[in-house]
Amino acid sequence: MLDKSPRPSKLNVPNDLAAHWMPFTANRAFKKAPRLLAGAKDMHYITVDGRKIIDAASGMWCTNAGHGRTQISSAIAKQAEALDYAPPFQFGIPQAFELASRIADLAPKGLDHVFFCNSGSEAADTALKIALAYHQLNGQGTRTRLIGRERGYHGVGFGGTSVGGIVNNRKMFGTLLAGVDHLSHTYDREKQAFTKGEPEYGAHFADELERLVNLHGASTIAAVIVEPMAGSTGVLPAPKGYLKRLREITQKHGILLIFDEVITGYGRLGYAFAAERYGVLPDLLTFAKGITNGAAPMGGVIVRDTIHDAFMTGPEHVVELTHGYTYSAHPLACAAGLATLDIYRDEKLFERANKIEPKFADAVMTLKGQPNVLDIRTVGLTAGIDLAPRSADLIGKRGYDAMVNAFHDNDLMLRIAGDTLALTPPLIVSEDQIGEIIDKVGKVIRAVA
Ligand code: PXG
Repeated sequence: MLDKSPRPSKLNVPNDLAAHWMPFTANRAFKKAPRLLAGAKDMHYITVDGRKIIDAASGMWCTNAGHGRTQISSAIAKQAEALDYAPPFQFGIPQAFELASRIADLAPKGLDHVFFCNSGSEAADTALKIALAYHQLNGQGTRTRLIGRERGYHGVGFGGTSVGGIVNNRKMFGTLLAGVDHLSHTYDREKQAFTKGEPEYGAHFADELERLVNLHGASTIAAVIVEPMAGSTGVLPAPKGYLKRLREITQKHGILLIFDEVITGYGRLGYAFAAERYGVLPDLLTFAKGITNGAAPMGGVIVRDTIHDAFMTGPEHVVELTHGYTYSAHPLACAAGLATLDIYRDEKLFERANKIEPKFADAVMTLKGQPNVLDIRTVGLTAGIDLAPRSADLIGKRGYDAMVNAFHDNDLMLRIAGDTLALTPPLIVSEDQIGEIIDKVGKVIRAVA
């Protein structure tokens, strides 16, 4: 189909790509055949050479309202003109208070206070630090142990890396934090393959926490952190009943429960937060990405009132939590956040995601039977498609080839986790566009067979 949408003027592409050491990127391969982007609108990116690429990844799980939302960009521009920067320590801007209130309103009742930072990694480390400090204030300073989960991802700070459970992200960085342990992951392909939504099998994986309590003693454990749906590892939805059981066990032993909702927050699973989908109230909940639709860096932690209130004691001139960032609640991010929440509300995007979830799941499942497809998992507007590795010593190569083929030969952007393809389109995706994405993914899978 002829594309008549306006295109940005072609960019001057630098011919020296050496200086920029790209994050989480195969730098040498990229620089031989770059994937350079110049623009974006709604469901599409536009490359520097003017190709239109359909975005099946919401950038990187961020742009839930689609790209190029002028409501957001003009709010950012207006804010930059009015107030470029304000110190967030001991000073404040009205927009930060308004945004915090609106986030707390979206969160399940009881999660009433918001601490801002700039990324999901900072949010994870902030939540872990609040948990440790809370126990100290509460007269339980022996609770220092942090529990994560295998295959979990909580960003790249030392705290998040320590509780994270993806071996490639851990193994280069030494001993990490002391006193960390991990639950097993919740995936069993034999029992769960080709499940739409939460698998029936696997709630018992939460009982692992009882084993860790028996091993370490409840009085040494501060917090457990999990993603309600493990995203970065390749989309592992929580088994039915798993999160409830984790809540029961943490509660029984006085352990704080942290949900990392950096991916699942702001509509990805059809609700403002996954905590609502699962009817489970964590003590702390981290967010990032979708809060600004990706248009400005922002993250944060939503905190239970009882935990927040425990800090609000002592002389009033004393800082209650010695933690924060120069760019916490940055004016541009607050403006972007407020405009983004307006769009989510006015366009009812969380409800929309919920409504189209079954159609999305059915469409992705049609890829069953394509070459090398070992499993497909779906939840909300997200899917993971496991491809067989090319060989035991080429783990991740077929996935990598798929991403490259998608971009260069099929005008499609997707995420990969090893040999797993992850689809996570903006919540504005139309049914036709879901069809187009699945059609392209099928072509990609056949191309890398
Ligand atoms: N927690 C979770 C659950 C995440 O998914 C982070 C923390 C860290 O956020 P920052 O903003 O510090 O990057 C994340 C980030 C992928 C992919 O391809 C996922 C993330 C980042 C990059 C790639 O799945 N998630």
